Amino acid sequence: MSKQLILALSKGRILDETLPLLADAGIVPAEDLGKSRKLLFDTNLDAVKLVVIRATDVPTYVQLGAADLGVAGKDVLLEHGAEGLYEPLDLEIAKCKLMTAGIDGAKPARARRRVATKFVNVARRYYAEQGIQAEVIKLYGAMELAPLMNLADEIVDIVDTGNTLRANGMSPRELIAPISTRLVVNKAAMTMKHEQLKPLIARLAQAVERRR
Ligand code: PRT
Ligand code: MG
Repeated sequence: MSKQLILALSKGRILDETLPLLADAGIVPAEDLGKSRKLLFDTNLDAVKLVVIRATDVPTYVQLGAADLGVAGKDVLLEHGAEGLYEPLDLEIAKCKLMTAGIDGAKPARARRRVATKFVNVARRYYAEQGIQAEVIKLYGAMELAPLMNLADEIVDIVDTGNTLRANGMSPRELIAPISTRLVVNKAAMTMKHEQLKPLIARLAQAVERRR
């Protein structure tokens, strides 16, 4: 009997781009994910089940082995840390950039720069590497508001077109990291379930390749 594989998917915008890629790799949910309130789904493959969860929860599920593998943004992975995870494949979807940003022509920041972000670990690491003194403030959304309200001198956030920043009189400053969505695999599962995982990862890699 073959072992079960649980694949954790990030809901939201990553999911929309993940499903066509999975289909190209021969994995199709047994029902329409968007039309269901369920969180655990069968697929066309007996051995593969899907869970659809908050993007920020995917690394936790995979690291602790509740899921064998997962799909998550590199931003989320950088913030969470890579312990217990392999990252065998760049799925090359939901591409964007992690950047610092601030108000156009703003006066110089406080001596200890105030930075608002939901990526507090990434931000602390980045400013430390730059040798910049920073006080990092955790926010859960609408980072663009923080400089406008004088809560922060700068933000660390995801930028794609830059339209959100522009609409708020802000512009991107420094690139922290280019971001795309990655496949992550639990380290123990990579050994214990190698026979099941290897062909699945290979099919996903081929699906990515065909899109280039
Ligand atoms: O809603 P929840 O808190 O559960 O999660 P989430 O809002 O982080 O999820 P979601 O569905 O927005 O997906 C986030 C993931 O998609 C990120 O982890 C990235 O890996 C990836 N991604 C790709 C993006 C973007 N592009 C993106 N443009 N995530 C967010 N944005 C947002 C950004 O935060 C900003 O508000 O879009 C705005 C910027 O876009 P532009 O085009 O105006 O620059
Ligand atoms: Mg969102």
